[in-house]
Amino acid sequence: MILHHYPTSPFAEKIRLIFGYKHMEWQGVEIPMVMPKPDLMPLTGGYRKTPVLQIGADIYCDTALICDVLEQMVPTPSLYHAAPKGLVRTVAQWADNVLFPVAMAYNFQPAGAQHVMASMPADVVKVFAEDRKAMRGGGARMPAPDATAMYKSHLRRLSTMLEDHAFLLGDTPCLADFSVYHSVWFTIVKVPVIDHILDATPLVREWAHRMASIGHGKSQAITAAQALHIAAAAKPVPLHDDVFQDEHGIPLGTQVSVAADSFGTEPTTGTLVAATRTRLTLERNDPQVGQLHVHFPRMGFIMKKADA
Ligand SMILES: N[C@@H](CCC(=O)N[C@@H](CS)C(=O)NCC(=O)O)C(=O)O
Repeated sequence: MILHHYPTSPFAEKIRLIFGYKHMEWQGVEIPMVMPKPDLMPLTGGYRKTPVLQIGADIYCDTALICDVLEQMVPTPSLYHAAPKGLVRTVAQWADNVLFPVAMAYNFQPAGAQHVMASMPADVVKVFAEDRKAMRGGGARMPAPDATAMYKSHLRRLSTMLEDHAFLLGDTPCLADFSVYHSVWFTIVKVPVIDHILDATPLVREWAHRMASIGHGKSQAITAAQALHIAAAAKPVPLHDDVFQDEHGIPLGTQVSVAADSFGTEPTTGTLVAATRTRLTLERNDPQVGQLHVHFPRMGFIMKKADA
């Protein structure tokens, strides 16, 4: 179980904390925050976002899918038992797609950005700003005053969810908590100079402390070269019981490309070997590491014939 991540990545923090919740042992490879990512590309074949989970020669992209994989491997404690699964998943998706960009626009207002980048050399700051601007398709972040007002509203709503129980949807943490937490974590831990936004919602701050105490499980750092070696020595796990759900009129065995539907849309190209209700799997043969299966969730990804 190898997580390709970097310390300041909020989405990676979501997964690190789930490792802690499930008392898992894992290995971590620290990847660059910006492109190029020369040691990740042989594994993903193009997908560049953080984090990525590697299990041998199986590569899992996007934290929604990574969470499903971790839940299958270690079902207890569950990410879902606090509330109906649909509610848990819907709140989690709201947190990743709606709360996160608002929180990051707040976090990266000038005071926050200066704090995060205080220790970075000027050329690294410039490269980071250009990389993220390119990921947003050249657009600006949401203006800070609007982000502040929206973040405050979201925090007030979250606070009402914590009035009667210790976690968002019940007495135990669920996927919704981990998905909300990673945005709030960045505010408290990475930009404490502007974390006063939480002063109006002490219940959210107390919940965040409870979440932080879950920890990251037991981890060991390995090098990118070791991870590539592990991939090269492994074969993808057989895909026996996957029911084909064809929505595109694209048969299995076709060369396809899969890309995120927004923000960081670098595609991965390969042979479609599975398309289930919830995920797409591409087989790739990489010159460096050989045969791999790269898995994506259906939700949030666009598939096309490779030549389309
Ligand atoms: N939907 C993706 C979002 C991942 C994401 O946006 N991660 C950020 C870091 S927290 C990212 O990829 N930033 C650019 C990069 O690391 O190259 C997921 O759930 O994994």
